[in-house]
Amino acid sequence: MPKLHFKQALLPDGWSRDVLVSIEGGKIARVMAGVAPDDADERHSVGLPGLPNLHSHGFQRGMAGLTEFRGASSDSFWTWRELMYRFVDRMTPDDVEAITTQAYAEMLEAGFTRVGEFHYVHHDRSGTPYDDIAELAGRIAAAAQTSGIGLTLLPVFYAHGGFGGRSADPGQRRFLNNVDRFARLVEGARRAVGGCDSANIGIAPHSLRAITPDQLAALVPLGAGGPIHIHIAEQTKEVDDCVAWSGARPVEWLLDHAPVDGSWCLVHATHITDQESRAMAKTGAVAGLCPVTEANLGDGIFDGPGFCAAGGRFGVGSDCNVLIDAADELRQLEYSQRLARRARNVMATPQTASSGRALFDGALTGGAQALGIGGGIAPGLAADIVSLDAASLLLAGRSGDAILDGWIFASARPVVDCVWTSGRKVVTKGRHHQAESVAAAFRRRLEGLLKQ
Ligand code: NGQ
Ligand code: ZN
Repeated sequence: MPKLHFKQALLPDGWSRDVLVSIEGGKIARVMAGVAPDDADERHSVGLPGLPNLHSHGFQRGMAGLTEFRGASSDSFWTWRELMYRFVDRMTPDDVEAITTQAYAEMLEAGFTRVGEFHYVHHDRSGTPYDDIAELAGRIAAAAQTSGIGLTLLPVFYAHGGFGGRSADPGQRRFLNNVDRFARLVEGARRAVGGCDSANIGIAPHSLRAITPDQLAALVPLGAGGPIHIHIAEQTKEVDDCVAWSGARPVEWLLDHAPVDGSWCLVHATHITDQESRAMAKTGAVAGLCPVTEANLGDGIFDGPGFCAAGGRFGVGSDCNVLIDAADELRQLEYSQRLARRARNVMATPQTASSGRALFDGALTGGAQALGIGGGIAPGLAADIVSLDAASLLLAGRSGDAILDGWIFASARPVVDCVWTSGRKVVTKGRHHQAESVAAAFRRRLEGLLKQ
């Protein structure tokens, strides 16, 4: 495997010039700075660590742009969810695989090298488990394998349609399990990712709306030390319903009733008080922010600077995949803060003045933690690396953090050039190596689905 040489690269302790990266068995074996390239080295201009995408529902890429019209009543997260359930009703395993593969190829082209798949459609269209209970987990694993993206598969436990054990709606029938069957599903998912490079498994109670306290207590041990993700406090209705049920707000309730620590990722956590924010930061759990989705669904704005000032960690996810781009997520995160506070460079810190760098570092560290891996260009870690296009005008005359600021805030056109995951090159000149066949399968599946 040729060594990769970067004129400048972002290493764990900052930007370095003339960086040579050697890769063995999919991992970074050595990183040397200040070395001139030799003829055998593959030469690139700018090297960055690949970003983790900590929260995705791959299949939702298939309905991107199909819910941007006004319904009979006023539209909300909840009316969007109805449309999403209707899409779920129709999908076959082949649909799930083709759509998810396309989503993953786009993630790679956008600079994400690993995905946390919050996987909750488990059963067939009637709600009956497939002969292999982990059939659809296998389709997700196949999508990761075909695309080459690193996978943290998070099988989701879902049992109820609202707080206090309310029964599930018909539209949720493909998601449902009891704890015993879920334990079998997790085992099946573990087998399903066996063939993927560097895949791991966590678990995900869907939300406090979808589980009971007893079920939550029974689930935690099934995670066996891997990541635990949960949707929480995304919508104000969820907060109101939680208070009506328990007297406590969702994050408050969770911190009081579950052993939340650094292996947890609290997805969204949009509606939290300052007190909840400080308490959550103290646990070491990651806030799984999905800024583009949160804007699309009208969720609200997370208090980024308050949480970070309390020592909180965050990462980003593309969630509903209406638009897949690492730079877009980071820009939207910063811009929502600017709009809410009428201020600039809000996520930057006294230590890290560049907004782009503060956002990138935060999402790298928090995202890696949430997916149970290490992140960065350093020996021993998976060789998940992104190079930027030397010909991009955004790189003209720039170095260091200004490159990140340019990529995140000032580029309409993709700046990603090549992408390696576990040492395998999967994107060249911004194009996924299987882009055509993956897109053709996606197109065929969508044409079938939307005709129904
Ligand atoms: C999901 N998505 O599971 O896909 C959810 C909607 C729900 C987001 N929360 C369903 N963004 O939360 O009940
Ligand atoms: Zn989600």
